[in-house]
Amino acid sequence: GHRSFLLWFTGLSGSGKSTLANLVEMELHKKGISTFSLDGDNIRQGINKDLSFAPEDRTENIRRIAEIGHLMVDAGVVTLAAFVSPYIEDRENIKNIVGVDNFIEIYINTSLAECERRDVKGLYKKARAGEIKNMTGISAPYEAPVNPDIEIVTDHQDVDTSVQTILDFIIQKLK
Ligand code: GGZ
Repeated sequence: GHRSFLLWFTGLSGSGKSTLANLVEMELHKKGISTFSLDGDNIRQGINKDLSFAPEDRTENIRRIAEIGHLMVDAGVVTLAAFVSPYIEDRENIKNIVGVDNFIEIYINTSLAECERRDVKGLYKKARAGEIKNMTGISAPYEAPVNPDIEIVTDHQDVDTSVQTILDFIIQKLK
């Protein structure tokens, strides 16, 4: 067996959190490490479908995900979670839930300008037009991590290098 962790990816919508989490998961899987991924697709459409993007609902979103992550980590699974999680206080609370030694914070630092340029889902355009409210970066805050375990500045690092940076950190911790 190996140690397990909750790997928490935070960053703006379109920053590349899920892409990097998925690639890291594939590499861990190749090494025979048991993993599980939590993301908007399996959480916000399932257990958290009652929650909006209002601040108090985001807080509850992150709390429930942290509780699920805690269960997964207790089961010995390296768990990857990719959520905007814009509030410092909410991310601090994850440590209380899962245990500070089991939590690895990974800040995917992609500028708002770049996320908005990508606009994969057209959400930024809609937010600029006032068609959706509480959009992180536009009409809702993003509180950047002050002291993350890993920071990936995607403007300066390509995808392969970013994946390797994250993997190196994890592998050394798993030993
Ligand atoms: C931010 C929103 C919003 C608003 C819908 N603000 O790029 P995506 O599409 O796939 O990732 C975003 C996702 C954010 O959900 P999270 O559960 O990660 O948010 S939080 O941690 O803050 O609770 C985006 C989409 O949902 N989305 N409306 N208003 N992102």
